[in-house]
Amino acid sequence: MKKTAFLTGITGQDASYLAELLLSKDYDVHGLIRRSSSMCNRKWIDGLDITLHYGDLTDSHSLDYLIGDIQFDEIYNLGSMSHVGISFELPVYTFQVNTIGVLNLLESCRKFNNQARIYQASTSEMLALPIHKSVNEEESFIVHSPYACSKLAAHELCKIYREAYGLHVSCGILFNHESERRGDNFVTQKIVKNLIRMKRGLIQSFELGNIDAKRDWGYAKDYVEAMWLMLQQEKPDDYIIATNESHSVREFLQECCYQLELTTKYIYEIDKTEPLTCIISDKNKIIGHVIFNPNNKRPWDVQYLKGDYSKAKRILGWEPIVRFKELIRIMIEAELEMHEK
Ligand code: GDR
Repeated sequence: MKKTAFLTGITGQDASYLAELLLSKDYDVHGLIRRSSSMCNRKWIDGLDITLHYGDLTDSHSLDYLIGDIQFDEIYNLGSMSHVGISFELPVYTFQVNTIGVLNLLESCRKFNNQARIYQASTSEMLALPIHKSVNEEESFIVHSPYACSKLAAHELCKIYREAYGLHVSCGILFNHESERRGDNFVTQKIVKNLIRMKRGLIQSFELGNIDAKRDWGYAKDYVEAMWLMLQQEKPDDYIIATNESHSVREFLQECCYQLELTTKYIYEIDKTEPLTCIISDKNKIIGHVIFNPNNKRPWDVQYLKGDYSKAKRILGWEPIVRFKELIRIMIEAELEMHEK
């Protein structure tokens, strides 16, 4: 018998890679898709042999119906309001999807399929520590955004359903994970796409916010492998998935410029440590500039993230393959290829 898997957030970066991985392992893959007036957000799953079901995490009936009807072996909850900055503007919606949505899913499983193995996408944003260090699963959680708070509540709910009802729920505390499929409004993709457009003369400037924030950036394709491994364990548990390296947004911008053979010159106001702009040149010719606009900063940001993945290595046998520079190379190559086409 083929195993069946159900993925929420099926149009997103992570679910598209996970769907491919599960298909390669001969799973029968089902995805939850929200009705939308636009069909263009399906490009990563177009052509995959998966069954799509209309539904919504905030609509408990759609989940009850599906989870009761098809007794999925594995359920991966990858659907969320995933933009930390936007969660300050949409806090209630963020909680409806990221917290109540998870509760709806857990309740459906408790009532209609308590044998399913469940993966919940938790996040490094729950680890906004004031000190800069590599963190493991023993660390206490601290949150700085409605997004992180909604994810922490969901994380705690998963633990409650694991302990109280014996559900097989594992939470992956994933640090930032990027790829050529990353949405355009996340900082890595924003930098890659805009620098390439600038190099091609299509734009003269773009804006960024907090460039001193440091993140632990891995490759999404590596990270979905860890999700699958978590659900193959007899005992459900929580795992940090990261690279144990931390780089600032400014380093990301610098490395992209370096790989694209562009040079940078930062301009500062007198007595200020944060730059105003960065002038970008191609073969000594100025082609544009990056504006560091304080209006793009979040009301409260996480300054430093670095994850110790040794538990995942020990128990799951998982390790990241792609590191910082290689990740940038992959994203740049994909974008250049897209421009060629
Ligand atoms: P993050 O990713 O918030 O870490 O959450 P994002 O790429 O949005 O921001 C990373 C850092 O870059 C700074 N930054 C900017 N961010 C964006 N989006 N746009 C900008 O112009 C910009 N300029 C600077 C941000 O302030 C931040 O410090 C991601 C998401 O995928 C979450 O869903 C996930 O849970 C975590 O990663 C792990």
